[in-house]
Amino acid sequence: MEKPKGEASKIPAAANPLAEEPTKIASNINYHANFSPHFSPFKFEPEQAYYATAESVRDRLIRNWNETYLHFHRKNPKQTYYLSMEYLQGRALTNAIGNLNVQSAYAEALNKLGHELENITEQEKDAALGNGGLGRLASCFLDSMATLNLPAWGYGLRYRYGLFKQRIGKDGQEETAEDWLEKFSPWEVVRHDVVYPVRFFGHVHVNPDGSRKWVDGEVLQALAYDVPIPGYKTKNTISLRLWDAKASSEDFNLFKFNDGQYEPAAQLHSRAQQICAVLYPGDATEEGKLLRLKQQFFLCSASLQDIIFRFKERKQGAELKWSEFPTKVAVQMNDTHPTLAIPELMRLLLDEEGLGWDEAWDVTTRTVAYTNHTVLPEALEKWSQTVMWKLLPRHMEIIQEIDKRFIDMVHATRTDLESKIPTMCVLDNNPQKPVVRMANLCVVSGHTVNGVAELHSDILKNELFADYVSLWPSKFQNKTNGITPRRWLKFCSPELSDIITKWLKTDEWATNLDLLVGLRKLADDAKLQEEWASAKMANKKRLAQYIEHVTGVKIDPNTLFDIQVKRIHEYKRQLLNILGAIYRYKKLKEMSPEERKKATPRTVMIGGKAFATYTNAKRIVKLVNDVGAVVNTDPEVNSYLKVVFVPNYNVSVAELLIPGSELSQHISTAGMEASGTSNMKFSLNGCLIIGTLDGANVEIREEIGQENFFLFGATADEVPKLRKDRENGLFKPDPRFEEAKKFIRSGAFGSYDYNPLLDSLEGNSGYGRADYFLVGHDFAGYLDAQARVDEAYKDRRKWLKMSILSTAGSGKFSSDRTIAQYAKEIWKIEECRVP
Ligand code: B1N
Repeated sequence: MEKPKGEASKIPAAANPLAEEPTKIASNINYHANFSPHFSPFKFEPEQAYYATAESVRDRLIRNWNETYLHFHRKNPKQTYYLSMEYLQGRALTNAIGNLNVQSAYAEALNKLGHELENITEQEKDAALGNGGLGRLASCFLDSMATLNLPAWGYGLRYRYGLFKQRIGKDGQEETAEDWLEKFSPWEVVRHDVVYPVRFFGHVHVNPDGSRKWVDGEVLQALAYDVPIPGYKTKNTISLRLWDAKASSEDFNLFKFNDGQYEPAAQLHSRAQQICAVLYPGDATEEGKLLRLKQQFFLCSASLQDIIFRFKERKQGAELKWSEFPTKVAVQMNDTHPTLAIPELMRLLLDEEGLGWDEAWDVTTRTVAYTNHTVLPEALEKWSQTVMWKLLPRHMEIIQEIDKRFIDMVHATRTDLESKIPTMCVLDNNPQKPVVRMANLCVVSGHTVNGVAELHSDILKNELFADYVSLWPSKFQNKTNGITPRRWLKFCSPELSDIITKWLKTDEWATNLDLLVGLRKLADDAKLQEEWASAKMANKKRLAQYIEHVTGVKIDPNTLFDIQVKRIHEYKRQLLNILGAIYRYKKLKEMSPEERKKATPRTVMIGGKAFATYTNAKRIVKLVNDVGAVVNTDPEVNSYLKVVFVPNYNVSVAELLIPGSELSQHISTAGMEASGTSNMKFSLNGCLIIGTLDGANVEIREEIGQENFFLFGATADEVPKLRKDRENGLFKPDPRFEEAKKFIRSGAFGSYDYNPLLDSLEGNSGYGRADYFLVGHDFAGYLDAQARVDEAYKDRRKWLKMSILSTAGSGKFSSDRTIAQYAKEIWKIEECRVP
């Protein structure tokens, strides 16, 4: 047996979970170490200390959480339910301690137990139940909903394995399963009393009175796991309800089991396990597609049954009026992934509650709203009608009826739009491949459709959904994305936060981010600039240590830290970045030592995960790593340039990278990145942006001032013509572009076959068109913008001023602002603060 360590070996006094004094908090932590044990006794290493600390913090949250539930129940306000297939929560401990404002007490308590708070918080695994921006946005939204005291909940799925872990091997990216529940999560509470049946397959039974009912097939159970979402400096603590799938014990065939047929005996149990096994399983195969559709329906059905249950429960004896449902419930669909909420709500109202079509349709359309997050054709969901009829026969009947009525309405009221019906209707009945167009179903059924940045919402109105705009002009809105300033400044960069608080003479900016504008008039102050620089330097040093720890590469915190981190995708153009770095390397090699001394030394960091079957994205990862291997070991230039691939980019890595960055790249082909949200995080942290006029970049540049933004590249309006020109051989490449490609083809970065990747920049890009993402067209402008960066960085004071102005201009990008707008303009809900 291990030797007893620390205070945890002593029997603690009776615990008061709400104690404020560090000694009492320490005894709470002790209490959990001893009486909520998850490990052998007498162990109190950082890992054990993490679980005990998390449980002690959770105790505090539970009281607020229960009070919030009760308060909402009593007040019965209109409540929002955010439906999302993804939440990228990251770690919870630092956030909870910060929101509860018990940071120093916990730090001191842990000191008494022989630990450092920072080490303890690092023990936590990220909850990565999302892929990227869309999932992280959902998590920022929950944080703001709680902080703004809004009656709102999130619904999602409790995936066993979240986004894969990325390792870099000799062939590039390798994926392994990320088992975030390996030990357990102290942040979830299973609600054994919250269970709903969810059916798949089966058929529609027609009753003698003509009413219809979905019967047979297989029925699984949805079991609720709740995660507390604390608001910042408020008691309000809302819920993220994650569904897990189970089969009931009746579905276990004891007879078969006793007969030795172990697998057939538990067939439904193993099918239930598949539902929430992994986040977005590959959908290349038919089996994969079916599973993804099952996941989507599972989320929608369980959540709506729960929402209806709560609607009835809160009536408290009063008469049930379905017309009041939309005055109590707002459902927001995070992209089309939860579209099945529409036919499922219709089914529940028609078949379970006995409403007529018109009444059910009225209730449904006044309840649901849809956010679009992408215009990329390949990401617009279309489900095979064949698969849908098999899995959800009653829902297909309902979708057919919705479509029929939509078409009838257009014929009856808008003959001018008749020619557009084939693309506007929900069902694409092409006999080769009949599909359901989920975005069309959302637009036809939702009361509001919104985009996520001004430019993106304009594209929705003028292009993707243009035909619907003349039908329903007031349906379309913009809600520019935002980020929570707590996680993305206050907690991830305490040094910079303290400086901001000191100079603004208030810490209210954390809930009123517009106050940052007060930094504008101080941006020239030499004293502030020095403090700013020293906070930045501390963050850069911390980052440098981390990079050395995970990659073995030593980077110099005195160089310009230039970062691009996001999912790897051709439209995000990491290839443009690395081609630029390659060109820089080649030029540095050609310079004399004297010339080289004039160069601005840089560390280029690129990180992000490539979808496992996305070959070109994986080639880009490999290229970045290969370039790093050559450049970083080249003694002639490696004090002027380093190229680092940051492995396994996730929320907690972002919390280290963003505060330590000075330049960040948001360089997508214009019109393709709906918003971007990391651009906001970087800007908020005083990092300058090099970027295109795409997504939220446009608004960031407006807010911080065009002179503080390194702009380049084609605009969204120009892109279609440039693509045509490219097709027609009218494109004259910049010689520097040719030079960079040629350098790779010469084998300068090893023997891996980069020809397919380079060919995508000239020949067939796989999109059927040459250089679809216009890397070639924008390359010259990109290099010129990078040259302006190099110049600006040489003037330290100017750079610091620009950095301060970036932070000063980031107030608009708080998710508090975004959520306040959703609440007022889409959901029509109001604050419901726990007294
Ligand atoms: O949503 C983010 C935006 O900031 C990004 O610009 C946008 O790319 C991102 C299919 C998506 N759009 N669509 C997705 C995610 C998963 C999936 O299976 C599409 N992600 C975005 C927040 O608005």
